[in-house]
Amino acid sequence: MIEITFKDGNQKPFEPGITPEEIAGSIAPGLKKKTVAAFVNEDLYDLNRPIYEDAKVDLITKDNEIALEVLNHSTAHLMAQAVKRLYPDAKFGVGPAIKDGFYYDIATEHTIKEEDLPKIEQMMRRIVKEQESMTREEITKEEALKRFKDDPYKQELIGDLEEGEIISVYTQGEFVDLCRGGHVGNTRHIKHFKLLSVAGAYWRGDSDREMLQRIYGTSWFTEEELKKHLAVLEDRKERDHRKLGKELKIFMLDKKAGQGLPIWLPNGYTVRRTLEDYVYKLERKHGYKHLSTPVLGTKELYETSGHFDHYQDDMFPLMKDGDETFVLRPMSCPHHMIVYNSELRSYRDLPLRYAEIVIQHRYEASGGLSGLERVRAMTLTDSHIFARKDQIKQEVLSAYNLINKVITDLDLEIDYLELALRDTTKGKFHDDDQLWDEAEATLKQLLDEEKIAYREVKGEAAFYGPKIDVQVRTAMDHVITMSTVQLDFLLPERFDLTYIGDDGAKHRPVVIHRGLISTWERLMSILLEQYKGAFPTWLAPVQLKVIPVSLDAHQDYAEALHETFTDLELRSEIDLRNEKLGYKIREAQQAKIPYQLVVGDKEVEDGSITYRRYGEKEQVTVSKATFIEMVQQEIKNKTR
Ligand code: TSB
Ligand code: ZN
Repeated sequence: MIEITFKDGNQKPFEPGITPEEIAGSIAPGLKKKTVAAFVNEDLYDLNRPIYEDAKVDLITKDNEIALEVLNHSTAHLMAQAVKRLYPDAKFGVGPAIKDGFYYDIATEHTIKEEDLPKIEQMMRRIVKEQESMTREEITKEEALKRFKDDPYKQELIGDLEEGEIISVYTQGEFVDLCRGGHVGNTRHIKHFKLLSVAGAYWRGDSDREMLQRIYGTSWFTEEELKKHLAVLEDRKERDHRKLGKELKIFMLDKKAGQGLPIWLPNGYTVRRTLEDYVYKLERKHGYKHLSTPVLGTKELYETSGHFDHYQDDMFPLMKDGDETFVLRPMSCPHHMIVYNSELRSYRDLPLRYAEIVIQHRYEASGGLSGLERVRAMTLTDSHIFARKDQIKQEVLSAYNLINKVITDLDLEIDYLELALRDTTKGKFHDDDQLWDEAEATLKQLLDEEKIAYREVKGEAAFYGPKIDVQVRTAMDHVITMSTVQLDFLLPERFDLTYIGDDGAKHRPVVIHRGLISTWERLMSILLEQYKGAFPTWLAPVQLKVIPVSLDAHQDYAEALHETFTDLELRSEIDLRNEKLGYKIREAQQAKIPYQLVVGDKEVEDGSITYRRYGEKEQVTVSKATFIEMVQQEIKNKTR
């Protein structure tokens, strides 16, 4: 007999060769139903993997996060088996579980299309009915190489394993796969799944190697959970800013214009200008001074700042002409340092807050580019605050408060704050330990004193100093950095920044880099997804659409209304096309315009307005003055 010890310390003897499934069943039939796999002495065991020695066993039930991973991983195998039956030439790369799903990379002559997915699903269902046991076997590397001699991908994976390492393979029916394990033991446990999409994926993520076909899928323990997840995916698809950006004519990307170099279309530009006015006014009110500096600088400027040494990977190649070499700037800080140094500064001048809507370029890896979320040409709501050391806390906090105000005004939500620190084992940071220690301790202390919660992350600092990054979760479930406050003791040294103190002596200021609300590009991607394309009235590219019922009878009044709105700087459009009323209304609806005003006999007669709010069913009739007051209030208060 062997002794099994449970998490609560209880012990029970079993016959050697007992499986987690049998152990669960011996405790209670209900538990057997709920158990998916087990940790045996910390190793993930399949539901049907025999245990031969005394062990600590921790059963993994369906409510455990790992259970879903095990299920999805098992479903990947099931899918591979089905694919192999349908396309016998298929060879397999990797097939892991991912968040809420799985994928498998496949090489076959057959081009797998979306239309093929139901067929593969059907074959998977058949294998589920066959109740194939997923049986583990441990073999040597030599044996593994022999077994997978026809599969170059598995050969390569096996080749990478250490000599002497135990290699496990899993057999289900006629299908054998190389795998570390953690399975549900039998295909009959896999019931509620769906294949979602196919995409190309380079073997081992290397663009120099061949392209495999990757099928994505998702698998759940109940039909209800599956349905719920599919609804989430559907909603995400509709919110995808790349789709909405195209439909609403916000921006475009064009290969010929250059990847990652977005073009703002009139609608998008209007939103951007509105945001720009808003930020400009807000910053003025909070003591920022605006300036404008060029996108090119000399190489010497970026050598002085340290970008040349620490940030070159993210920079476009240098531009050389004769003796001169230029940098297409990835950041504006060096220019702002030059501005600071252009005058003698006294302690009374500080803090000095320079703000700029900065055009900058970063040579992001092409694989990482994604719509407007990650681009190569971007416009940052930037600021560099020059302060005395005794002003750091005050300045960081007021920057943080302003960030919070903007995030609230835009109806966004902070997911968490990240305190990004240096990783001493990595070379991309400047190497003055003393400056790092002081800057990191200052930020940490400040957050702790203010009881602001944060997560510390090593290795994510800027090369010049630690940062507080404001992380938001997008509707697509990406966590990305929106705003940032960064404490920099390095650039003041590099540029020899000074101010005259009240003691008459020279002192070094610090620099606080602040990104208020990210770049217009990233912000737009987030807003589109958050609002599902329906901008609040203050931001909407077109706020009002005036639609006369008949051109003969109602055009004059419609035009008068449109003119009144335009004079009040409301973004109004009038639809005088010779189209059916229903068609015009539908189009305004699709453009997600906040207010549709249909002008007919009644409106002309009593000079009233009948409007319908986007997303609402009923029409409302009010006086002109009431309507205007309502819309203006809404814009002023940034409500919807
Ligand atoms: C805040 N020098 C500082 C500045 O003074 C700076 O550039 N910081 S940064 O590198 O962190 O970038 C600022 C912000 O730009 C980031 O927080 C992020 O929101 C946004 N950003 C960075 N890279 C991209 C990109 N490739 N596409 C879109 N937005 C980006
Ligand atoms: Zn900066």
